[in-house]
Amino acid sequence: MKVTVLNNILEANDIIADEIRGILAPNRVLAINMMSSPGAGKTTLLERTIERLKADGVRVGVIEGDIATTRDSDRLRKFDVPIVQINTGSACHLDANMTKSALTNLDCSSIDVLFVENVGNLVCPAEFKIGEDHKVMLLSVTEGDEKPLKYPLMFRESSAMLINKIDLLPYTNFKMDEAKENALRINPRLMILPLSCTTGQGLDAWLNWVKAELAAKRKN
Ligand SMILES: Nc1nc2c(ncn2[C@@H]2O[C@H](COP(=O)(O)OP(=O)(O)OP(=O)(O)O)[C@@H](O)[C@H]2O)c(=O)[nH]1
Ligand SMILES: [Mg+2]
Repeated sequence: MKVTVLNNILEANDIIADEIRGILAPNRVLAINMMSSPGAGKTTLLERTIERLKADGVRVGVIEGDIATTRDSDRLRKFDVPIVQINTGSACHLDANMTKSALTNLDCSSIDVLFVENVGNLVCPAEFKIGEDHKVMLLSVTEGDEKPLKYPLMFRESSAMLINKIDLLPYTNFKMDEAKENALRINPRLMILPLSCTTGQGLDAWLNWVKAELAAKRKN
C-alpha cells in the first residue's frame, strides 16, 4: 500500500487551507486574517469596520479566535452579522483545520468579506495559512517601533500593517518613521496605514483598501 508522508505539520495545514479556498471561491468571499499581539485593537477595529461596511451594504462574516471566552464575539453581536467563535483551549493560533470547522457554521453565499480575528500573539498565527486572501496585522504604538525587527515573520507574511492607537503617540516614545522603515526592511511590499480606532483617523484608508480588494476579487 502506498503511504503518503506529509513532511511537516505546516504542509498538512496548507492542504486544508487550500480546501478552505475551494469553499470560499464559488461565492468569491474576500477572506482577511487579522493578527496582532494581545490588545493591539483587532476587535475594536472590527467594530469600527463592520459598522462602516454594513452601512455601505457590504455583507460581513466573522470568525473569532480566542484561547478562552466569548468576550470578543459578544462585543460584535450587536452588529447582527454571522459570527463563529473558536476557543482554541491552549493553542496560541488558529490553524486551517479549526477555520474549516468554523466555516461549516457560516453560509458563505451570504457573505462578501470574512474577517478572521486570530488569537492575540505576535508570532505563531503568522506561521499558519487559513485559506485567507490577505494577512493583515496591527501594531499599536504602545508596543514599540522596533517590533518588526524582533518578530519579523508576521511583518513578512502580511499584506498590510495597520499602526493603531496613533491618538496615543504624544504619550509614547514610538517613532513612526522608524517603525515604517523597520517594517519595510522586513517586507518592502508591506502596505502601511497609521490609524486610530478611537478617533477614527485613518479609518477611511483602511476601508477603501478592503473595498478595493473586494472589488478586485469580484472581477476575477
Ligand atoms: N487609545 C486607543 N485605544 C484603543 C484603540 N484601539 C483599541 N483600543 C483599546 O485597546 C484595548 C484592546 O483592544 P481590543 O480591540 O480588545 O484588542 P484585541 O487586539 O482585539 O485584543 P485580543 O483579542 O485580546 O488580542 C481596548 O481597551 C480598546 O478600547 C485606539 O485606536 N486608541
Ligand atoms: Mg480581540
